[in-house]
Amino acid sequence: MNRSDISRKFYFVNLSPNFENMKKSIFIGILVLIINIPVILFSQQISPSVISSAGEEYSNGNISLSWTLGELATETLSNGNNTLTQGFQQPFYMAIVGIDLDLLVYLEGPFNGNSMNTALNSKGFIPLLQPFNTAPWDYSGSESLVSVPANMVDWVLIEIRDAETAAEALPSSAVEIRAAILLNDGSVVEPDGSSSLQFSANIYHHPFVVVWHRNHLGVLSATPATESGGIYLYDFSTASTQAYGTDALKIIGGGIYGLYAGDANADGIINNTDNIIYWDQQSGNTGYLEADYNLDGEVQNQDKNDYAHDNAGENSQVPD
Ligand SMILES: [Ca+2]
Ligand SMILES: [Ca+2]
Repeated sequence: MNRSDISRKFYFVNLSPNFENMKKSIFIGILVLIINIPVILFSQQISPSVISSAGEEYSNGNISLSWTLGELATETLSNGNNTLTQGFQQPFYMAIVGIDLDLLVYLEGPFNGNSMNTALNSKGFIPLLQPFNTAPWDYSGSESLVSVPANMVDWVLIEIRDAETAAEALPSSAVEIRAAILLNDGSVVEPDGSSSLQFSANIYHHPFVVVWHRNHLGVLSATPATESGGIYLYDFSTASTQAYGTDALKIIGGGIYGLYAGDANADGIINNTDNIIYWDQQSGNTGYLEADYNLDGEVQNQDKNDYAHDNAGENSQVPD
């Protein structure tokens, strides 16, 4: 991962014209308070972070921070997407503009005890264009490979949901989706095979992470990704509680937790429909196939017996 590729900025953003009215109301309310409360309470009631007389904006190239001490007369600047208002600033209007994500996640199927097999790669079955352009994902991103990275296991689809809590991280809270490369050590990187995963969307609450795979059950992070040294981190491998829900991750050996294998039709449920529609049709075939749960490039009994049968009844707990 290239930890120097940090592009993270902070803005204080006024999102709605209604905020102007609200701001005026707040200010009038504060004036009423000033007039009506005893002088001795004045400094306790009025925070200097709200009432003030000057402002400034700093930037070091990676981080931009603006502040004001409050102005009766304000100026508003807009670029069409965001509006910056001089004057009163409220912390809950702060946005994180883009994150670099250091993500660790394992798939049950190709897991071999300490890392993941790369048979799809060595057999030349991994497509150069991201494979999530069909239902149920219908993701139209243009992510593609110039060449398949040496340690690539498969493609994954990573979604950032902007929410206060995991339970509130519904599909409507998704702010950005990207197809990415899963490497055999569980790390997830850009299609160049080495750069840390980069998202550019504004995040106003907290960045929750969803991981989708073609034939494993998707997961949502139980907590937001946390920032450390300019990189946002999330590790799905350390405990089942790292995924939102109850036992949404499976212990797959060596103290590692991973995504359940066996959802050939990617409807979020592992059941006999996966066998009837896919395994029965693809058994004996080789290639990049839905019912190849262990990702070895063949559909065989092992796929059905070791994964689809063992995991029957499991379902994705990503809020929908
Ligand atoms: Ca299914
Ligand atoms: Ca297989």
